[in-house]
Amino acid sequence: MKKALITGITGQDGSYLAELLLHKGYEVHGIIRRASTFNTGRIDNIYSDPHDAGARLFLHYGDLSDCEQISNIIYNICPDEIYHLGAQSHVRVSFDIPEYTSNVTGLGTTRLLEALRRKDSKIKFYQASSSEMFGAAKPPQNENTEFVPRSPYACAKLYSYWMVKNYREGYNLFASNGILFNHESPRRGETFVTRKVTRGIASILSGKEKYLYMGNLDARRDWGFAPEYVEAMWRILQNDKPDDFVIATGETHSVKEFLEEAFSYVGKHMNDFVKIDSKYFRPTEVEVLIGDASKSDKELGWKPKVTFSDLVRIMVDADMRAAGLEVAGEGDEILAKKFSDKWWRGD
Ligand code: NDP
Ligand code: GDR
Repeated sequence: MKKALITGITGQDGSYLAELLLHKGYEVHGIIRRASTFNTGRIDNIYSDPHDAGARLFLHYGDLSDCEQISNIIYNICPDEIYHLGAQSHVRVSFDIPEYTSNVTGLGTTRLLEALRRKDSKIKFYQASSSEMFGAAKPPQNENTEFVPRSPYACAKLYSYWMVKNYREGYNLFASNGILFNHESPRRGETFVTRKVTRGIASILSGKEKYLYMGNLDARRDWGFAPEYVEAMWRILQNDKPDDFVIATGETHSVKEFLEEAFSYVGKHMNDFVKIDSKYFRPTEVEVLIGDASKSDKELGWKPKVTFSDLVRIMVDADMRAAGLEVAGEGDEILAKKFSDKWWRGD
């Protein structure tokens, strides 16, 4: 049985990836942070008592800022594959806590790579690199595009990206970068823009809130569907050689378009509910991201199925249902039609 270790298992991607790997028969280990409240909501449904016969998901306390514990976990588990997804992942927040972001999102990767180099150079390593690294680079962006990072988060991710490449070349490690463009789902953190919108709509329709306060509506992103993106992560580590891959849909839409699509799906107009609050603007912004994932299509056989309008419907349905509201159901239909082999649980 293959063993995988996931950092960031309690996050959006970590939770989907854990489900995918369990589905594929892996033993899955995840690093979680100690918190005063439960932070395992996204993986509760797949967790069973480790004493149970057949349990294949195991959690370990650790923090990316703690070198010793990170090394201990790797030494004790001896995984075949490490998926490094843990990070301070919020771009806006990285302007408020740049040093912490550099430590966790940047140096955290070096701590893992060092432990890996000392333990066993055969362990495969996946780094969650980001389209934010392209920043102000001219779109469309692919593996050969220059990097022009525009935030402390992007700088930290770029540092990690280069460390992965250097450890691959210098120590012959199987270490790959997945350069993933934005990907969303009903499990997306509530302060990222797509989820903020779909959750906000459900709050407005249930009478809990009157308005949705937003930042820059002109920014354009290439938004995909998270379960498809974690499958790409797995494929990257099954490739015959370590390499770097862009994962994206190739379509771009503005935040305003996301708002229009989501409000019109529930029969409303965004102008009646959306207000601008300057606190959501960033000191430096990434204006346009459009990914060119043709290398991943060719070499990994990876292609996304969920379109922008599908994604909006899937997310609105999920937040309406969670708020106890009537659901239009187009999102459910899309999931049923496009994923006959759906391996993740309902949200
Ligand atoms: P989330 O923010 O949902 O999850 C981040 C995870 O990292 C959580 O499990 C969090 O734990 C954990 N974490 C944060 N700080 C630490 C720390 N100091 N020590 C240990 N663990 C920590 O991110 P996503 O799932 O959306 O993204 C996964 C990765 O992919 C991240 O690295 C992100 O930067 C990157 N990425 C994401 C993209 C996207 O569109 N989603 C696109 C490209 C890259 P806790 O639950 O306790 O907070
Ligand atoms: P991003 O995602 O910064 O691309 O990083 P986010 O959803 O936070 O922002 C996308 C765009 O929307 C604009 N925006 C707002 N954003 C937020 N969060 N809240 C608002 O109210 C708002 N109004 C407008 C932003 O300015 C931005 O242009 C995400 C994270 O998951 C990273 O970890 C990951 O690496 C990248 O995607 C790819």
